[in-house]
Amino acid sequence: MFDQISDRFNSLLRDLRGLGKITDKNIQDTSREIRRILLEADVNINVTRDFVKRVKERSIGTKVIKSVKPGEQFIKIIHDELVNLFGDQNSELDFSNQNCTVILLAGLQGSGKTTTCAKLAKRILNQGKSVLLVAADIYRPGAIKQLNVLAQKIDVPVFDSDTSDPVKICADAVEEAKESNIDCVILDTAGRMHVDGEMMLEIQQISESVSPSETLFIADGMTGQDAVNSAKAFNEALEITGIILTKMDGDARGGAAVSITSVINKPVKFIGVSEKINGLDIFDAKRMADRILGLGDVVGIVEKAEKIINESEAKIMQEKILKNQFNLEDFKDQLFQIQKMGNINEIMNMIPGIPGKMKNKVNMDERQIIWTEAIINSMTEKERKNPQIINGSRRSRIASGSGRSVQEVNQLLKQFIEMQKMMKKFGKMKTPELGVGSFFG
Ligand SMILES: Nc1nc2c(ncn2[C@@H]2O[C@H](COP(=O)(O)OP(=O)(O)OP(=O)(O)O)[C@@H](O)[C@H]2O)c(=O)[nH]1
Ligand SMILES: [Mg+2]
Repeated sequence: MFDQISDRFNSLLRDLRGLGKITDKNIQDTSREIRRILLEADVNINVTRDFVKRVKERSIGTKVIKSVKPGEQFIKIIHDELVNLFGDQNSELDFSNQNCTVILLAGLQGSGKTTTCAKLAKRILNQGKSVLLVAADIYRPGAIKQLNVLAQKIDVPVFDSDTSDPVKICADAVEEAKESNIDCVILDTAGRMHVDGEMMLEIQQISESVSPSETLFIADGMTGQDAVNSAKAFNEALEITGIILTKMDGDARGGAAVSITSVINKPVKFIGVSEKINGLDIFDAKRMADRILGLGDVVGIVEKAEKIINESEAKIMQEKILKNQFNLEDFKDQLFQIQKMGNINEIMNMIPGIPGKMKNKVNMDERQIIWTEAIINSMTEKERKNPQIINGSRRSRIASGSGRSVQEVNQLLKQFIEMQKMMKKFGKMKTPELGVGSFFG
């Protein structure tokens, strides 16, 4: 599912991760690449245009938060917009109707309505609710039989009717369900090759007579842009409450199907992932975006960092680095911020795409931060501000005060002085992208 789009986004993201800065040039380049990826995946042209526009606007407007790499922020914007594209709305079925929940399925011929009826019934059954299936497709020979066969497999009743009027069949079925206290009725309607007036009229009449809680548009994930047009037509005729994308297990590009959400502004509630009865997954926009972008939980990390790192503090820190005033006191503050984000190894592992070599380097003992803090705490304020004055006897005092060895104190000071040197260099280059990470890296 979405393999092509995912591969392409993955290589784009690899390039973005290395970005030192978000510039007009790389915003342009990235936008162009995103546009290409989406169009090649058959995403609707208007949907693509809006998507790219939003990414562009947000990137331009983004203030760079120093402790998060600019590339990661860029990725977060793309991720957010993908979630937006998939419709970040509640995908639960609406069972708030106390009486009897009616679910109406609509869609073109062969889109997967009948199969989805059975899949939904099974899911609802598993939630401890009773279900009645209704075959309102009186046109295609074998359609009623098909539903009966599926229903038998999951042991769910199918409404039995002697009329051949689909509107009456549905109305009678709902009536009977209410009388017998059945929790949920699922209506399987007839599909046509193309949107046609007669079919629309019939399904409108059904809808009016039963007032469904949910009217789900079933879209074949394998189809192209035509699915977008038929979705529009159905949405104009009916009060669509959600979308189910079927056959997402195929190797379809999937772009057209995901465009439907944006075009009719309704959420995807489920996706069909196999022909089998249990082949129906709840659709989670965020998870799908993660999957397409091949992200671990970068988004979570950026969100964490955004919460913790206060812009003004970051600015003060940046100025200190620029003026070469960054001392052990500031270093301790940064350590504290890292700790607030949680386990550092876990965080490193949450970041996909970090070369193993770097991961090993950063793979440090969580306790190391605590020990480092203990060492810094055992220094006097004067020592923290001017580590140069820390001579041999001061080192032994700090070591015994912190319960660490003199070697560790030496190591810390050596590394800190090296870091200061590096910061000095970077300060001169006016690119203060250094954080405490470089100390351990
Ligand atoms: N692989 C796969 N096949 C599916 C999925 N959903 C449905 N199908 C298949 O698609 C074909 C059509 O499904 P139906 O459920 O009969 O479609 P329909 O919308 O009821 O068709 P009509 O009643 O003719 O309008 C069947 O062969 C199903 O097995 C899915 O999620 N994955
Ligand atoms: Mg059918």
